[in-house]
Amino acid sequence: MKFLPLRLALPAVLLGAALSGGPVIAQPAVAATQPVLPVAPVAPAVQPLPASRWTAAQVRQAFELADSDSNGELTRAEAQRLPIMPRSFEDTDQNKDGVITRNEYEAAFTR
Ligand SMILES: [Ca+2]
Ligand SMILES: [Ca+2]
Repeated sequence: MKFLPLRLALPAVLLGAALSGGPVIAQPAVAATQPVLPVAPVAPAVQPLPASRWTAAQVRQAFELADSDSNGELTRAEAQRLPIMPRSFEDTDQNKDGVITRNEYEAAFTR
């Protein structure tokens, strides 16, 4: 009965061959699409000053430039355009209504 181990091993060999030697499936050629990042509009040419050195006029101008629809409030998306954000959006949005008013933005510089 010395053949038995060999015979028992044979199916395993065939199985292994079937698993590893199957038809080669070509990888579908995925078009190399670049992830399109949201490109911020041209940043306002404001000097990168520390928040403590911003004048009230500069703060107001930064706010107006970021407020793309000029409704006096910055949505989260608009706030991304601010050249400087002394505090987080949540922290700046004092009344938690989801938008930042100019008063809230200005206050972020002085608090
Ligand atoms: Ca706005
Ligand atoms: Ca608010």
